[in-house]
Amino acid sequence: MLDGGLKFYFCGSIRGGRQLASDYQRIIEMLKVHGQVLTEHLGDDQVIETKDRILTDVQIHDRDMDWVRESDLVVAEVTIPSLGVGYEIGRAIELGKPVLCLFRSDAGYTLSAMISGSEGVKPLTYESLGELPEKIGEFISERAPRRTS
Ligand code: 6IA
Repeated sequence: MLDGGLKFYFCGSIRGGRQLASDYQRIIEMLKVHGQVLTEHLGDDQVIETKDRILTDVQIHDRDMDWVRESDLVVAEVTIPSLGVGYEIGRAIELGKPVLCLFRSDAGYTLSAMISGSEGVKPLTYESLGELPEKIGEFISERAPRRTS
């Protein structure tokens, strides 16, 4: 299958807490093997601090929603509870986007039933980042839109 042109929207906590920012960076690198990550800045505190501080919250919301619409697949790291990530997942489901939710089992958090119980997402509980490249590949094979060209 051709997956080189895929566009991913990656979601991860910002104001919910940045404890897993380096993991977000690793997951973004895994996604980049398959295509473009529209939200590459999410792994990088410095970019968030400098670039996004000059945008208003309305500009951030509207830009991010444009990217959700543009994306082929949404991958959300949902371990740290984040209102923004939950909101993006809900909007992505309504837009019919395939959504993969990654939840780390050993970090001391409990996943919201509104995510684990949603038919619109594929939930994936993991113990280490090493498991993810294969699981992400499976999700892409199952759910990526097929391109004919
Ligand atoms: O509620 P949260 O802040 O944890 O929401 C995080 C999610 O919302 C992420 O998946 C982002 O896609 C989106 N989001 C929230 N805030 C921003 C942002 N700037 N820049 C880009 N995406 C965002 C906030 C910068 C501020 C801390 C200076």
